[in-house]
Amino acid sequence: MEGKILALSCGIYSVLVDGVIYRAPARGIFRMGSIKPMVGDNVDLDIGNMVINFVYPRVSQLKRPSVANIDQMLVVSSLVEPAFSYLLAFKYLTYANMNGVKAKLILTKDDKSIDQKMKDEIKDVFNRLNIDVYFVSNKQGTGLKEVRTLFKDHITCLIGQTGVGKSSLINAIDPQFEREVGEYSRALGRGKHKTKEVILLPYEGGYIADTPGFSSLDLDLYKEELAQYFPGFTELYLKCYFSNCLHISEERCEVKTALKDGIISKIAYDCYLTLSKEAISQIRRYEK
Ligand SMILES: Nc1nc2c(ncn2[C@@H]2O[C@H](COP(=O)(O)OP(=O)(O)O)[C@@H](O)[C@H]2O)c(=O)[nH]1
Ligand SMILES: [Mg+2]
Ligand SMILES: [Zn+2]
Repeated sequence: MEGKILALSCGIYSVLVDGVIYRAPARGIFRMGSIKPMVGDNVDLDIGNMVINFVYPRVSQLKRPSVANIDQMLVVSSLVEPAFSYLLAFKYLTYANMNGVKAKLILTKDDKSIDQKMKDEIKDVFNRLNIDVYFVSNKQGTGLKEVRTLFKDHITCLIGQTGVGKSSLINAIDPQFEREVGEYSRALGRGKHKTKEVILLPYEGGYIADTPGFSSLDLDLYKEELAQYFPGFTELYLKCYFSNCLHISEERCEVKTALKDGIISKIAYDCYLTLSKEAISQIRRYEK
């Protein structure tokens, strides 16, 4: 019978079939092949033998967090504790782009006396790149009405640093989910890990994936990937004169033209430069 993998723990999958959750391992053959069932997979479950027989083709596949068939990513960042980072937000958004998944930005902790100018700036920077921005307080429940509508019929992955409020957001959307929430540790300067594994939660005809935070180091991108998939760059990249333009010192670069024309903000471009400098090259270049 066809079902969907909601979770994986110690080699045992939780598979949802017609409203019932079964717990089953995968057939031994999967250990030899390259495809291993992952959370989000649509699978054939042999209920008699209680094993997963095979995996249906995937629409998308994220490596980190390890989850399949996502069609929407909500990048969650807090305005404070941990402090908002443009760099990190751009990194996650690039990652979404690279995986062909549409992304929006959710900013949490809006209850913590936030500077309105900072909010306006964030909104402006991302809206210019056609990325919707939502401000919420999981504590006071503000801004949630709009966010709730985003999930309908989608398989949505919440992604972002530990402690930004991913699990809290899920609880604020529907308290029945009872996701465990971590404390923000001032000493560590980050949240303590509470969400240990990826889990899919059925919601509004779709699913929400709660994911553990992972270190931004795990998300390292190549210079070439950044040049092509940085938010707002994809179409421009195709029009740049040089086919593998890095939008830095090249002539006739569409990204730099867009920057000059004010289509791309300086903040966004500066983040791009910083990320590009940190990134390593996939192909050999002879840089001046
Ligand atoms: N003030 C405030 N605190 C929040 C908000 N959202 C989450 N938190 C707190 O931030 C900490 C980390 O939350 P958690 O949901 O575990 O973050 P996760 O690691 O991204 O899942 C907890 O102490 C939450 O109570 C919010 O909107 N406002
Ligand atoms: Mg969590
Ligand atoms: Zn260019």
